[in-house]
Amino acid sequence: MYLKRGLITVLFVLSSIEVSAQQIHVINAEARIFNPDVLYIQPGDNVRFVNMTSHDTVSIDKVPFPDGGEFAGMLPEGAEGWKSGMGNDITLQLDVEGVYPFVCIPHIGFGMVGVIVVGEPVNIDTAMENARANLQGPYRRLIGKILKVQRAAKKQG
Ligand SMILES: [Cu+2]
Repeated sequence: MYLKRGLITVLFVLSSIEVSAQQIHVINAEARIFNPDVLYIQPGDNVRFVNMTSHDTVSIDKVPFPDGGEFAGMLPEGAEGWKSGMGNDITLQLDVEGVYPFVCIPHIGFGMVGVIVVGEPVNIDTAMENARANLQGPYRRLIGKILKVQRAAKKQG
């Protein structure tokens, strides 16, 4: 009985440590870029986009495709993308591991794009293949950011 109660106490303490370890990360819209443009977080962490007046943030799967298709295969399997309204500061919670390429639609031509990496970049090679195959025009700016993540992952082994 005492042992059981002790175990419950330990489990409770562990779960509260996990909650307090959840972090809030900030991506700042500065002029025509996101800073940072590549952000590493842990699953369950929050990402807050700030200073978003005249900007939006849209994960690549939610960007209207020029031919009416979709930019598929660049988010982790089972992950939810996002689409903010114009000018809105938003906070995301990302739970599914992998890379999430995103853009600011009005400033795509300036290269206002980025990648959030949640935990391990498990889908990085798939994301790169699909990016190279499907991204057109200014959207190809994302390839450079994805490459940055891919190189860092390879270096780590
Ligand atoms: Cu913008």
